[in-house]
Amino acid sequence: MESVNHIGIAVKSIDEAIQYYIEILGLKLIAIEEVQSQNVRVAFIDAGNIKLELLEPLGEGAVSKFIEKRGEGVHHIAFDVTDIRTRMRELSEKGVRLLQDVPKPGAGGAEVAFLHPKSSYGVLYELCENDKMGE
Ligand code: CMX
Repeated sequence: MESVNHIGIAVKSIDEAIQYYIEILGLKLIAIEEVQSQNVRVAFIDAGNIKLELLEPLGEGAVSKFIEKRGEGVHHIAFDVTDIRTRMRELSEKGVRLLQDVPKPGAGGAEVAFLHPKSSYGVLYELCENDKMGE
């Protein structure tokens, strides 16, 4: 893993939660985008050395289930990687449980893949290649 690209935070409503991040914490909105492959709307926020990604469910899916079971809050941590397919193969060979065989399109034109929290000590990790968000 090279560096942390962003921290994903599940929220019920981006329109509501964004006020807190912008007006109260004084952070800057980078962009809002829909990620069809994940059935979510996301808002990327510039937090200096890292981005925060607010995730709002657009319907049934991983984020709506997460909020139902655990409430709003930290959902995943995303690492920058190069050559995501090779990284996925290496992790899989080391016994890490991946949530898909091939990368999916993510926000900012990135390719993404997820590691199951059950093989990552309770944390959902994302691998993220070629993220152009905010550039
Ligand atoms: N972080 C940590 N643990 C999590 C988790 C998360 N985000 N989501 C689920 N879990 C845990 C649950 O608490 C549960 O644990 P217990 O069995 O101990 O209760 C276990 O994982 C299974 O969870 P579940 O609620 O039954 O949900 P599923 O197994 O149906 O799905 C997961 C879990 C991780 C496979 C699914 O959320 C997934 O495929 N995630 C990857 C894709 C994703 O999250 N996309 C969102 C958008 C991302 C983006 O665009 O950036």
